[in-house]
Amino acid sequence: MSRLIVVSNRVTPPSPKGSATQGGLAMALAAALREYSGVWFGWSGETTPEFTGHLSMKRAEGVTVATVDLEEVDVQEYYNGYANKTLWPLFHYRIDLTAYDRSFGQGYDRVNRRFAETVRPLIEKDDLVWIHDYHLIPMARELRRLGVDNPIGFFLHIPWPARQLVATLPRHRQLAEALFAYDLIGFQTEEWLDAFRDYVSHEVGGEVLPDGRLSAFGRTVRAGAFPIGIDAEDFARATRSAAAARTYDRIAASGAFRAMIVGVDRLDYSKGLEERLQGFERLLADNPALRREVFMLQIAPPTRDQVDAYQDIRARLDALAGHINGAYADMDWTPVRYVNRNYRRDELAGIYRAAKVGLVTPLRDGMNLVAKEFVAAQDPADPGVLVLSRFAGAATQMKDALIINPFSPEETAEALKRALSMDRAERKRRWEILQHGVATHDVAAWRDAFVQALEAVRRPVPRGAAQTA
Ligand code: ADQ
Repeated sequence: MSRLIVVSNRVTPPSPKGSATQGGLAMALAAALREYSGVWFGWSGETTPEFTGHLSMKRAEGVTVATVDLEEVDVQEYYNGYANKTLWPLFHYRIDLTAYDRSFGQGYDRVNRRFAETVRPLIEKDDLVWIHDYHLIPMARELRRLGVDNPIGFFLHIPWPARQLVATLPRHRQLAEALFAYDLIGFQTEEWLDAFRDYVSHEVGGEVLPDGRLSAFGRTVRAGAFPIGIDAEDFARATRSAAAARTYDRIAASGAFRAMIVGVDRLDYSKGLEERLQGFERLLADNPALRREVFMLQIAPPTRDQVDAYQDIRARLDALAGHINGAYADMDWTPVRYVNRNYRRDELAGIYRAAKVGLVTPLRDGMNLVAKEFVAAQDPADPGVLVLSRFAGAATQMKDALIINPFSPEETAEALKRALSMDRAERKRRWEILQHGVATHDVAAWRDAFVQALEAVRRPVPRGAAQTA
């Protein structure tokens, strides 16, 4: 079996199962590397006065991780700049928040070059290289310049937006051209893949070949949809843990006789948190009888707090939660519990399980793993209901959730009302279908599908063969 070199912006060394506070992506990549030997490379999260390219290697939980420190200016221009002030908002349809400064693009290219030069000595002849996410689009181009001709795959965890948006990005052609240095490009859903095909055909004079490959800039590349999943088995184990049971009991005791609606998200403007609270407020406004019967727990740990837009959304959410509580709370009932901290995975499992409704309302999301975690944590005999935005990639797979348009507070409120009063038979019927999908299309299936498609790149495509991915 081939070795795998995985590259992502941040590398979070794996910690013992269940106890970690790692996000879904980190869990997924660690799982990929446990199965296929190899190395996980990326930024350490630390800065250094001058970039040296010194690799720090360590082994954790069966995974070899290699990290490098960056200069402060790299972090400002590449991470806070091009990645999180330019690409993230644009790819989440927030053109109003998209900032472009020439120094961001220069920092982005510089860090991708530095990453390529640093990881180059670790790449052996038969390795597969798998690069992750929008921070690292130009990295294959840099590796090719250094003579790497191994199969290199790229997976985009966030949406590929409509071409009219991509076209607003200065130098978008260069970004697209960099993607054609890969052998395989993976997207979360067919919708994002279609948007990329559309962009290639209409903006850069490329074409979709009969076998599904894309041709542009004098190169051809395979592209496919590979929806990411969670480690459903591990999550089920976390749900059965003592920490999950303790957390469940704490919530049950504090919310005696009341139904809990839960939201869990990084504090990000793409997650529709304001819209979610507005939907909940509408539920309270329209249904006086529900007022003391229900509360919402929103867990939202701050991220990217060096970017202004994240400080703004945080301030707006503080105000909105305060406003709803001010308007509706009673001495013994607080409608919104708003918590800005991280929880361990096993605690999170207990929180999901204690909820009657999981409310997931992104305005745009590549996939959304919280929706899948909520389903995996439910009690099969008495499951809660998932209310899910149609704009999450997950909605294409999770059709038995209550699917909503999060821009409509009325629709959100109606779905919440329906979820809170849904009889057990319907809840079970919906949950069983959802759980089957979560367990089948799990992170291992995602990883194996991508790695097999990348492995297939080594073999020449037979004439007239169907698309590989
Ligand atoms: P994210 O935007 O980070 O991921 P998501 O898929 O929901 O979004 O994953 C978030 C992860 O963080 C989940 O595993 C969740 O449990 C965890 N998390 C959130 N809040 C937490 C808290 N308070 N404590 C502990 N853990 C918490 C990006 C894309 C998504 C895509 C993933 C994976 O934006 O669309 O699904 O990558 O590809």
